[in-house]
Amino acid sequence: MATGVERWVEELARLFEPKRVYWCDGSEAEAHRLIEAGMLEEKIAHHNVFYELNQRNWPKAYLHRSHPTDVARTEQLTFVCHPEQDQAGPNNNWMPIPKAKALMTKLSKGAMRGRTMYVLPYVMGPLDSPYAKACVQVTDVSYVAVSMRIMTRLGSHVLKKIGSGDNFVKGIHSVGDFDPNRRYIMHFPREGLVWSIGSGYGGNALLGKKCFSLRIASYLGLRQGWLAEHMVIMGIEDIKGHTTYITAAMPSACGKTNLAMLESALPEYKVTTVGDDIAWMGTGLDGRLYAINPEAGFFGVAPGTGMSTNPNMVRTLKASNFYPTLYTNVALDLDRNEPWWEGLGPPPPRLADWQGRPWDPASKTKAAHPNSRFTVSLYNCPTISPEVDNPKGVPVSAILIGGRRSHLMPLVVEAFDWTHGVFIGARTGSETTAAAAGAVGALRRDPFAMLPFCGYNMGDYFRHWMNQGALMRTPPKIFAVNWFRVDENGTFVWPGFGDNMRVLKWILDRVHGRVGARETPIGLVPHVEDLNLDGLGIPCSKIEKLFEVRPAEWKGELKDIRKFFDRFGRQIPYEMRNHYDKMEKSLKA
Ligand code: SAT
Ligand code: MN
Repeated sequence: MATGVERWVEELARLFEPKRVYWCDGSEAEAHRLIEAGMLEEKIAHHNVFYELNQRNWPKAYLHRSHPTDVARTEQLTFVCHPEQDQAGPNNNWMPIPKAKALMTKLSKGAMRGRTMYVLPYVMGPLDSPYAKACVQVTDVSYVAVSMRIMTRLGSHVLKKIGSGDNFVKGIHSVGDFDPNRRYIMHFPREGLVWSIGSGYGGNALLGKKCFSLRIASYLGLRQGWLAEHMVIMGIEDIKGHTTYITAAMPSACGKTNLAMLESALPEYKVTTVGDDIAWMGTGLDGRLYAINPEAGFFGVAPGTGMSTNPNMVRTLKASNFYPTLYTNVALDLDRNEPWWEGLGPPPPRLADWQGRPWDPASKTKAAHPNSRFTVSLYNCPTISPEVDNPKGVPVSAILIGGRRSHLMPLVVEAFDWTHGVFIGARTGSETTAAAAGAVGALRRDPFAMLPFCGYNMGDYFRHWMNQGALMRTPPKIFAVNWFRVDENGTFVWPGFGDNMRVLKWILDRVHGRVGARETPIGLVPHVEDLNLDGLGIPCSKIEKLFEVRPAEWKGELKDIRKFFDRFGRQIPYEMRNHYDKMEKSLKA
């Protein structure tokens, strides 16, 4: 008798008509075979799927060049399909379920003709965790198959876990003809299904990542009483060996990966890494919040990653335990056959840009695509936390919510309490980056950095956050952070990176009740003398500016927040309206 997975795959094979169906076992030998084959035959935009890089200096490294129109998430083509539009909310594109299914069926017909359908059984989460979810994705791209092996716990063992039934999350992926006009990323949260056609880009094609672990899982969390969040999970170990765990939400390409493995500027502290992108969190029996990382790898932004900004990521990339490491749309050093991107070091004399064209340093274009990425195993990371596979997760003492704001927002602000923290998370705005297609640098509200990833109405999401706080005996403290404030000349005031530990130390001091704070209309900020600024070389007056709240500047911000909240109408929790009114009043006073 065929199992549930087998029946589902047969059905898909009838629809997509691939040349053959290949069940991935997740072994290293298999990854070798897929890469060897990708170096020879399959082509994307005239390039082979994989290209071998200098194995001596960059062990197990391969370059992948995507279709030039397919380099970032396409939010305008991403849909969340619930029975009613209101359930998807103003934060999502919506289509009625039958219409979406009919459209995807039509686009899928024969879409894999002449190609291989890879079947990928995988688990999100540590294998023995009660949160772990068994999933199966089909795809017609070996790049996606190999990437999923790095990013998830993938292998035949998952089929045993699923057994004969059909209790698994389903992912259907085909690149079709890469036509942006026939590109759709469709989510069906109520049946645990993602269906994606037309794009091979990570966030659109690695369906265990944003599609399942955030959009679908956030909806599971709503129904089952837990949270799926766009957050880093990290431990901060002090000199006595005591570790405090924090999570941090930030929009894509705002430094989450750098934070997750930060090399501390303060020698008394050491960071350990649990995850750099996604946290699943729920209340434990002791009334504390616990977090697991559902992923097993990093899909990080390459530009801006170098020995001075994120040495631990460079070490991760150069480590050679887990096979392989992939580089997507970075530049190529033609003499040394090595990957290169802006921020790695000085440009070598002869470079090919991300599309393989000779690059002229005088041309002012970037050699690596601004959203070029690496895909590398978490287990290569020198700062990996010993708790990374703990099925229970790690206890969370503080939640940070960040954005990229050149003005207005202080370096760090502590929320008055949990409901105020939810208000802070909900009103968070950030200047846009290259991780999504569209304009870069425009301000958009991005609550909890989840705007593109919440799989249901965000009004209900804010209510869910309020309720979660009530479940906890000792909820984490909530903080807003902003590393990106600039001065009159437009230069960043705060050095960021390893020096962010100075902010984290203050957060730890607050968590452990060691320092006081100053009240402002928007929350609690540090007394500057409580910050460790040793050796920083920035005058105190300048640091003080980082905590200035100038009411006159907040007018536009208040209006914009109100406008954003109004989009959710009655769904906005009354606690948030109250916090808004209080903040408005005290800013006017
Ligand atoms: O969406 S991805 O997972 O590809 C990367 C990101 O935008 O965070
Ligand atoms: Mn992300």
